[in-house]
Amino acid sequence: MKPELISFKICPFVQRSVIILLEKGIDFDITYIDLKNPPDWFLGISPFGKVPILRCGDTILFESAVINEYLDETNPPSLHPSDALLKAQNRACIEFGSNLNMDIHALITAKDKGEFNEWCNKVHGELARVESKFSQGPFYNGDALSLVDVAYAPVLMRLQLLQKHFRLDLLDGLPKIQAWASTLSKRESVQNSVVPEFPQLFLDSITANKGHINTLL
Ligand SMILES: N[C@@H](CCC(=O)N[C@@H](CS)C(=O)NCC(=O)O)C(=O)O
Repeated sequence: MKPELISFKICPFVQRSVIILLEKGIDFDITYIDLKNPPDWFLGISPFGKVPILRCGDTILFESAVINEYLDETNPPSLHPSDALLKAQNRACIEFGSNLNMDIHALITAKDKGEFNEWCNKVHGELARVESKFSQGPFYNGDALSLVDVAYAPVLMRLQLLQKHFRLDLLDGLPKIQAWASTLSKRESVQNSVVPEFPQLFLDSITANKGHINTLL
């Protein structure tokens, strides 16, 4: 049974699921919807009205972390560490990364300078916390790619774009995460996890939001 991923082209949570599908070599279909104008069939199957949704036959899965664990478990070898405590810590780190996505969104959409600076400080502090837990590299746990890397690749891709286009360096003073971003950006699954026009779509969405960040240009 070929799974179908319901996607929105600039969603970092969907991107996590695309990366694992590609890493595992799973054959899948992808259906794009417009979240500003979601179709009724989507609202009928998505409990939170959010993407990603993974449709496996008649079964609907939602929440990127749940989808990724399912795909990981059913397509061995697992990308999770086998030690239960380490695995639990990795899951917590993935949840931390979900929150980081939300805070980056708040930063991008912040309307005034004070609010924008507060979000920049918050995001930088959160990234510093991840840096403090990071292994010797090249991946979060060390030598092997894990579900944590899969979960953070979309965040790091967006931070690199913010750096390139707005000269907003949220990775300043965080050498391990800088190296991590560079490693992941070269990985085929990460490069192929977005549509070719992704950078422009992401930047267009920032322009449309009319946040303070646009004054940095
Ligand atoms: N916790 C969810 C977050 C998913 C999420 O926030 N998706 C956004 C797009 S990036 C969405 O579908 N938003 C639609 C809405 O909130 O109405 C996950 O990990 O899958």
